[in-house]
Amino acid sequence: MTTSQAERDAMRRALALATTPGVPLGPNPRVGCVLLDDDGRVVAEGFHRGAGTPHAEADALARAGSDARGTTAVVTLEPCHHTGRTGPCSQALLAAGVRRVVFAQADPNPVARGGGEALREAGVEVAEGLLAAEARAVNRAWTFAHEHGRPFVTWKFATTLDGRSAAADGTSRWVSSRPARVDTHRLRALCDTILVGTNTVVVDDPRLTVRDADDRDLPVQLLRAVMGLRELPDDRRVLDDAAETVLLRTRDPHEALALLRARERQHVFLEGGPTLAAAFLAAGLVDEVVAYVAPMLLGSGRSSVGDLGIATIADAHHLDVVDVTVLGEGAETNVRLTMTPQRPVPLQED
Ligand code: AOF
Ligand code: ZN
Repeated sequence: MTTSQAERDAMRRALALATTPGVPLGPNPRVGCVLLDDDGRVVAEGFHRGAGTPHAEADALARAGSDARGTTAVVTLEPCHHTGRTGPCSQALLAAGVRRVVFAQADPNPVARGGGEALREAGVEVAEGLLAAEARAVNRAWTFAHEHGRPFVTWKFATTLDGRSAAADGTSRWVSSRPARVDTHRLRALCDTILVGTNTVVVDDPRLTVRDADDRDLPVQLLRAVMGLRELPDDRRVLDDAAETVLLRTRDPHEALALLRARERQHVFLEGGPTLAAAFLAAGLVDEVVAYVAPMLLGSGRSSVGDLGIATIADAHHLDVVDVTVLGEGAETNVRLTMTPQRPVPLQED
């Protein structure tokens, strides 16, 4: 693949357009597009603004009008080749007379892919793979969900240094400090689903909303998913109208994720208590771990993760540490560890 400096610059710009703040998280990817003339000058720019709105290519073409003829389209995702909520971008690019297409990430969506090949067959020059890793990172969960056929799972938990989530009498003050709770809401907002077990809802009665630092609900909320077979009392806060709630009548993590995928969910924030966490870990269904570690010791009390069926050290779950950040200070200090499980088979890379 040969690309010009102007195309590389345009791809950086298209990545920035794709991540324009304010685009709602939904089932669709974030995509940016820049149209260049023969001299490498920008003719028009576009980006996608959420499910049901024009794709990035269509947005840029609409802005360029007849000036699109003979241009090079630089786009962060392979142009789609299907009619879904909107029409195929492969056809729109052809109809507009675009001469060359440079795209970053190949489309992992089996329903939409194929635009690159179709354009090539129609005589358009096509180059792919430019800044592909960056483009995948923009839509990390979306890409994962299409490649693996299930949502990406982030398991978040708060723990003492000795792996306890509460003392023997059930008290848990300061295990999760205020800075850690604020940070948790920030991370929740990056996901589209929050998942807990029926047991957590019965015992703790959490609200499971995304809130600001003053504890006010944000305008956009996640889907609240509660899995398990236990009946929920009507007065549980998760059943209020602050956000949508779905009950997943299963104890099987695979089945729960399949039900969520059927609702086009891409990124699950698992906050469900030690038993649920253990079930997902044992099933190999945790893709990222965020642990808030309080510098305190209890020596006894509830374990932050349930029995994983591990009897010998050789069977331990190993994690790679991606980031370590100290949050807060004094009595409110927490250390946030972000980790990914080591997998027998590495995740698919470009
Ligand atoms: C987008 N925005 O800019 C591009 C997309 O639901 P639809 O019909 O809008 O189609 C969504 C699929 O189209 C999406 O999963 C991806 O494969 C492809 N390209 N989608 O939402 C865009 N270029
Ligand atoms: Zn499209």
